[in-house]
Amino acid sequence: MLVTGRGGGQEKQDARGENAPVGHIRIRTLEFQIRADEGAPFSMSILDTSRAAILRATPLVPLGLAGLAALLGLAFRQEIESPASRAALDITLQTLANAGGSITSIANAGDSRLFLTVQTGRILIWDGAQILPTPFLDLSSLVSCCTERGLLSAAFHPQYATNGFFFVYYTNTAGNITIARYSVSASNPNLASSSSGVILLTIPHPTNSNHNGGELQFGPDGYLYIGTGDGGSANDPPCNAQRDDVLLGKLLRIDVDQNVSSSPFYGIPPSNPFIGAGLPLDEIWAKGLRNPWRFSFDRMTGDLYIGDVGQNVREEIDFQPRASAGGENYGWKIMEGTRCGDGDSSGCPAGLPACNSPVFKYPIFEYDHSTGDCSVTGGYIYRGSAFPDLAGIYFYGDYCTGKIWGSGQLTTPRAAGLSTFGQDPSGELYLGTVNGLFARIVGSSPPPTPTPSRQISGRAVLPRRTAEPLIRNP
Ligand SMILES: [Ca+2]
Ligand SMILES: [Ca+2]
Repeated sequence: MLVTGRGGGQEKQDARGENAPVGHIRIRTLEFQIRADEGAPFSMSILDTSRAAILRATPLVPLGLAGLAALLGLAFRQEIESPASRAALDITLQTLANAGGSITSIANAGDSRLFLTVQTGRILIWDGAQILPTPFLDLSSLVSCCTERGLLSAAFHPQYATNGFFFVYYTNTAGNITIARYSVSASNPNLASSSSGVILLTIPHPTNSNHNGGELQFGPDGYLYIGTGDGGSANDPPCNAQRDDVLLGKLLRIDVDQNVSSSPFYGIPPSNPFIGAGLPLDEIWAKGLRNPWRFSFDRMTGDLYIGDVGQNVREEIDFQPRASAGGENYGWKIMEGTRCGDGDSSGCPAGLPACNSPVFKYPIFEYDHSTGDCSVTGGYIYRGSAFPDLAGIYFYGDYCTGKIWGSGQLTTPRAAGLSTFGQDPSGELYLGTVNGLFARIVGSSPPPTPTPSRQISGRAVLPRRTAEPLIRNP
């Protein structure tokens, strides 16, 4: 099913649907489209033909065509009408501890603990009350550090409770990207076996120390996703992100349940988009990324949100629906966000699409550097239960200013040197900074009480994401 339409809107500023004003969006003529994806209820996108704003939503409940039209109208009005009455998004940061070093990631193993990777190479355990004095694992001797190098993240196998496997992402002493697997100690759940390490991937990263990527996440499909940087310098001189013969500037997807006992300790998922002889390399899931420092999957929907750090002008959040079959091209370096990249196509293979080609997937959020922001730190959608007001909001921030946004709306607190967000098994959110701050994101609403579902003026309350236009940040 495909429904398309077009509508004229006045040029507006500070238009933000049911949320408080958050900035500027100029809407001239809107093109909108509802597309039903096979195997998913549907996804919807609304985009300004000037490509200044893009809205996508994936309602969680199937609606009939009339419902789709009503939903579209609602979203359309929200984009172009004045802000309504909703209170400002209000969060605070609850300081939990200082890790004593630059926190690069916060992961969970499905239990009550959180695991903090420190850039110099240690993995620390937060047991719910304190950071344990003895590291879970210390890889300092294997890691090059620091600037953008170091131990950059960890991810625990979905069956960690039974197999004890976890995976780490670091730059080795030669500066190359390394993905390795370790096991928990057989006798102590708060210690890893330092001798258990096996290397799955070593990705050459010569010449430059920046843009190493750094995120590992297991997807809802059970496969391990790896976000790699473009190899560094500025404007990706070799055009790595658009090349099919290197694993740089990519989102990779591998199956760590193949070849568990023998090199290379992973295999290619049979549904990977480029599996089979010839290029692109089989591990590639998506390309055109500059430095996807942080990405996450929505634990409820399985959708993917990628924070891709920009060059000198735009920071962006990219989106991929759960139903994606892979193969997306997120544009870099031909595009930086929704603008044309300053590096043009120099160094690129022949035949690449030109800037603004519909081949490129545009971000769902982007912001510029005009107020000091400079490097996006992708986060998570809040799916916890402690703060219902935060439900369905995608939190992310900027490393340079410490700003934190919730689905495009600027919040009050600042986290200087904001390096990562994290999520516990209950869906509560945390953040970490290069200064060692480890904090929890706290909403303004009281803990939930057993009350009936909300209803507003007799109108069905749609899942929050549905009702929220995703627009450019202030
Ligand atoms: Ca291939
Ligand atoms: Ca992009």
